[in-house]
Amino acid sequence: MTDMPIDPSVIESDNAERSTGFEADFAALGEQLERCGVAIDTIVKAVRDFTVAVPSWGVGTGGTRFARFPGPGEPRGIMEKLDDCAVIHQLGRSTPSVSLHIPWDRTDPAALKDKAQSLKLSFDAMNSNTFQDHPDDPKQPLSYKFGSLSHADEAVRRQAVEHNLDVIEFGQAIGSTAITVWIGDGSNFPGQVDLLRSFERYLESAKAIYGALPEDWRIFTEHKMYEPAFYSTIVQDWGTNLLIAQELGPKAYCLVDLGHHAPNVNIEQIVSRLIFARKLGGFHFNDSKYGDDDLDTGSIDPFRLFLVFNELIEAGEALERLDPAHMIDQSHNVTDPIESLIRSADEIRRAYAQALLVDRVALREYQDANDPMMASECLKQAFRTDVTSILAKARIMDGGAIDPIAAYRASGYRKKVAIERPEVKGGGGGIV
Ligand SMILES: [Mn+2]
Repeated sequence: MTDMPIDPSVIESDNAERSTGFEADFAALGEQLERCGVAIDTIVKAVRDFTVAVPSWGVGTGGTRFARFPGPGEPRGIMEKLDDCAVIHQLGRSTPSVSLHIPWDRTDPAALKDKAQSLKLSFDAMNSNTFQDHPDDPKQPLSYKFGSLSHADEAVRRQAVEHNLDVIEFGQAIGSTAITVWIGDGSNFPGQVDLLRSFERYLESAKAIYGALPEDWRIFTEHKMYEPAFYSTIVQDWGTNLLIAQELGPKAYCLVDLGHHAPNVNIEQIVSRLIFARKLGGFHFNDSKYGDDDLDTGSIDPFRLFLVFNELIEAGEALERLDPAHMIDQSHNVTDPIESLIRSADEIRRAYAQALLVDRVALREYQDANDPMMASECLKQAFRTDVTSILAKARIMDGGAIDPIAAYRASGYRKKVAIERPEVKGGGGGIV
């Protein structure tokens, strides 16, 4: 007996309809890759092994500063969020773990663990939250309006540190081994805070959290250029973030959120530098046109995503030692969040598969021969390869759907939960 939310017969019949076309595409791609000396099965195997965590906050509809437009059947709490995460994994087979956000997802950890087990899910990095106030939490009576870990008032800093320690304790109870700390601290006006002293205060607080990390845990810090502070942000770029990770010690790593950069910043180069410094902790995947738009991964600039993965593959063994965490961090404002997360996980695997196809021996030769045209073409050739049937093959082999969004729509899941879950007003949008 299974608690899986989608009836397997729905996946089977949808796959049956598509199997002839899929088999033809896969065979053709196999022949195409063979001519380049690539065995398609090795790429399929690598793709099957590549997983990414979904954010619990991503299965609810997000919002902007203007409004939030909730969709039907929104999950009303963490247990229903896990049901939705299980749908995404059952169909896509690439998202076996969930990243939780405390206090939004706080509940009895034993019940949470049981629920996850019944859905064949596990828990990825924990996320603390000191970027908003928690009036219902007796342990957090003080306001974070003017910051948390870098706040001028020592009592607020202590409260924020304690919250992070609580999150670690909660995470230990459900089998997590990492905490991601992103804070909104900063200033809106020149002169509002002392740039040096506030950073020193931040470091002191971060060291207190680091000191309480369990033996097998890692701490990820995430930089962000602006918002909610619009003049200065305490961890504003990867340079500051690297400083922090180096100050804290060997269990501290830098997280790269793809949306947290100025437009046109060379993110893949930042990734390369962090690999060099042995401080790349992982990613928050999303896409961005202007700022921290939190759009679906690969929906705006799939080439940039590919170039990030190209750096990861290029790093080889150095990357294996770092074992970076892969997490999605998005806000779904106008789509069904389940569909957006299915598509995003697929786009991440697509970029990974394409990066695996780069002829690295040839690329190095072109680079060393100062042949920019052929070096560029070498990357573009891999990027232009349509690996859709490889992604489908990986899903089929693990019991997923050839076309997971089509199977999801055929399942009627959203209609069903819309009846079971009456609309609730309000609720956290959750853009981190
Ligand atoms: Mn993020």
